[in-house]
Amino acid sequence: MTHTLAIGHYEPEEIDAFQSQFAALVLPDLAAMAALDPALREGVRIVAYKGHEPFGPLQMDGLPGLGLIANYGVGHDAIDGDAARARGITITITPDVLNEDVADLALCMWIAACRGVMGAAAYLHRGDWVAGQPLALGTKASGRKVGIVGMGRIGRAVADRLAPFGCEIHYTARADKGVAGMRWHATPRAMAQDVDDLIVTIVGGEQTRNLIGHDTLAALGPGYIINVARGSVIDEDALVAALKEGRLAGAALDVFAHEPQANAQLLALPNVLSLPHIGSATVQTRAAMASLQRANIAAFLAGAPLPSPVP
Ligand code: 8YV
Repeated sequence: MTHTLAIGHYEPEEIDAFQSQFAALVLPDLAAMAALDPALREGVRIVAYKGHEPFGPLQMDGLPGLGLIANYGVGHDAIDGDAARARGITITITPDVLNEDVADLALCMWIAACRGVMGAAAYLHRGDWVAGQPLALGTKASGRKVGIVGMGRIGRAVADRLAPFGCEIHYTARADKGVAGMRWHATPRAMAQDVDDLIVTIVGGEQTRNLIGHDTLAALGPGYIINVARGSVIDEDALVAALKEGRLAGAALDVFAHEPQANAQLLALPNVLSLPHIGSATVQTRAAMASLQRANIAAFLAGAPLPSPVP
């Protein structure tokens, strides 16, 4: 009997592992559950979820025997935690294994934004170099004052990478963590006026929706904003306005509010580097995430302590 559904776009080797380890049924998305036989749905105890579509009461009620949602990813904002708790469903995530990749990408995007890497590549490809056209100078990245929005595990990995660049590092968190060499601010708005750039690493969800809006962007002035967290954290309309009006120098975004749709206005702006949510997208890290997701499922089935439940 099928007790595990693997929902999402998995790699072939991940599908093999789900099938051989748990005899799982693989579905491309949550909507595909509607076509399942009701008797099969009733037998499902575990969902291995990989996706960003909302997984809420409606989907949970369709699986009355569900006990575990093993999420592929550290961010679990797509899964309704209150609805899961009310139904006795446990949620596990894949933290830590992706910290380095996400922080590496944040630094890559920050330097690319400061130095105008995308624009310079386009200049060369257009033939402007050979034609002797002028190319605007970039901004020196080393030594800038950078504010990290959210000093969790990924924020810390970003800070560790910024330090060797001689940056003055600021951060926001609920409370001052007393981190040596870094200055704490209670809000992004307060931090923005003291830094050149912002790097957003904070968790998504209702509590951080539009956390960065007109006020923070106005306080930041002509710097860069980098987002490797969730698109929902930044008010995209406010961001478009600040960029169009030249109040902000540029943005580098790995995440958007309505993925997989990227905001068309942001995509059209020359000073925005847009990526399709690739923070954890390396062979090594995705393998580690998949392995941790399966370790959570195996522990659940064995009645053993779960390696990484939602704290
Ligand atoms: C996604 C992520 O999980 O871990 C997270 O929170 O956003 C990513 O690693 C990945 O894109 C799979 O959906």
